[in-house]
Amino acid sequence: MSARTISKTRVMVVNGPNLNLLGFREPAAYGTRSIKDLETLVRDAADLRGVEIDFRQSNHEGVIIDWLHEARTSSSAVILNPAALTHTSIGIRDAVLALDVPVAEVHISNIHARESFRNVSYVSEVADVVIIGAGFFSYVLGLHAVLETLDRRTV
Ligand code: DHK
Repeated sequence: MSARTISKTRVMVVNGPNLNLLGFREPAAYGTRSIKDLETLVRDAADLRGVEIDFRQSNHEGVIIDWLHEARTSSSAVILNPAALTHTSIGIRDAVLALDVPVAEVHISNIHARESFRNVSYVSEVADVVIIGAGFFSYVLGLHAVLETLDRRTV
């Protein structure tokens, strides 16, 4: 049997500031489960689709921008929850614009049903997919949506 490299589809999941505190912080908005629980949920969904997950979280804008640059060559798609940086960061928006791979912006809470400063996203206009308010399941929906977008691009 000849050796052959099978490269799996890899999706980078990028979580922004304070999401490391999931389960402890504002449970009414973000629930009581931890970021580890979120990672497990996303990995389980990805396993069912035969997809590899590169799951990350940072509290630092520049680190997130560097990761998005890395995703240009390391990943087939990105799921991005920029958290508070959603509402402030032109740098993250520009990094998303520099990506050729599909990007899903996801939010745990419904940002349109909260304080008015959360109603604005600098990312939504440049993301391929936007999913908000479905709790942790937003990430699972985001995963299926970017895979669908990838399929559409490859036919
Ligand atoms: C998470 C945050 O940390 C907030 O700053 C955003 C987002 C909403 C979420 O719902 O996932 O405003």
